[in-house]
Amino acid sequence: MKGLILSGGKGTRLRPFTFTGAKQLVPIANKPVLFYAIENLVEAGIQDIGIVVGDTGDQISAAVGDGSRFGARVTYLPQDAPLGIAHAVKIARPFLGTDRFVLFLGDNFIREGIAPLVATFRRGECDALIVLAPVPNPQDFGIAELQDGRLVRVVEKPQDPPTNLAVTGIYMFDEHVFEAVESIRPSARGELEITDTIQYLIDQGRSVLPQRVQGSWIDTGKMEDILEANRLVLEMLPARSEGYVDDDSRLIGTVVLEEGCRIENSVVRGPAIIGRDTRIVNSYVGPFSSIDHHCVIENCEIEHSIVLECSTLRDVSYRIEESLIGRYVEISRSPLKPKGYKLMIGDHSKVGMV
Ligand code: TTP
Repeated sequence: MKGLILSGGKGTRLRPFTFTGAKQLVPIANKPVLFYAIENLVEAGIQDIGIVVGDTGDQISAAVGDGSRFGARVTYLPQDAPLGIAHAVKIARPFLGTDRFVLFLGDNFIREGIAPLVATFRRGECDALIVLAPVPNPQDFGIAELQDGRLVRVVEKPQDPPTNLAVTGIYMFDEHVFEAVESIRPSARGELEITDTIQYLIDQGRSVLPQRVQGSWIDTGKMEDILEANRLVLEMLPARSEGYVDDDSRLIGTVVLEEGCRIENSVVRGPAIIGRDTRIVNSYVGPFSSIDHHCVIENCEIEHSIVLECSTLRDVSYRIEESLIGRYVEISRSPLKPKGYKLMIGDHSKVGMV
């Protein structure tokens, strides 16, 4: 079996991050979300992995390399334009050949992995396996309609949901999928849709097996979902300390200190992770915070947040909460008069002022 991870796309819901970076590289507990997908595949016994890439392909390949550090062999498959998930499957055909494969959307996160689902699909008793997850708000998802345990239809964002089972971004197919992706037509938004592909297989009488995910699934396409995935991972991380904590600081609960970080006159209340060579000075870092490498947090309070690499937060008067802060960001108090907010913020940013 092979793996196909999709890491192209437009990422409109995650602007401004996606103006400069790949959303699949946004870190969850200081590790890109894409890495969890690769690890899930390898853990399920799949080493031969194709990654579909778009404009951010160079960043993806710089981060993942040839896959050897994951125990995988990675082949990059450029997609000229983000013309849909089914389009990505279509262009991957030369790589996939006639092998059965797992299609994994590169921004999807399954905490407990996919090994049992892959084992089911390996038995070869179905042509496709669709992974479903119960959600509290089925109106916002593609929802599975089931009859006698069989998948009969996927309904997009239904007003009146037939079930609460969302179709996740993990699918398994055999070679019959190529007939489907060659036959369907672009949708109103101009994309070759994976839901149309699944419906085609069902209509052709192929056996499409619905399977519920064991554990937590999150589509990290939006900020709130990234923070939620971060919370889920931090909750499970064992404490580790490769950093320095001075006598005036206190670590409470489960805290991961990566190599070379320094905690000075501060309180870190876990679960939290502080990245390599980051400095926390005179500050409070609260639960569910991931501060990436080479950051400085000084005279600040922050919790339920993610700060990406090389950012500095200094002298902020109010606590920073539920925030996603990008790379090389500087937030500080300005000594200049007149007193006021001085901002340089990219398009589509969101700032909550006090
Ligand atoms: P989506 O999140 O459905 O689409 P998107 O990335 O364009 O984001 P948005 O809706 O915010 O504009 O894509 C799911 C995953 O599949 C994501 O990792 C990107 C990837 N993808 C491709 O690689 N090629 C494509 O043509 C599309 C549509 C998505």
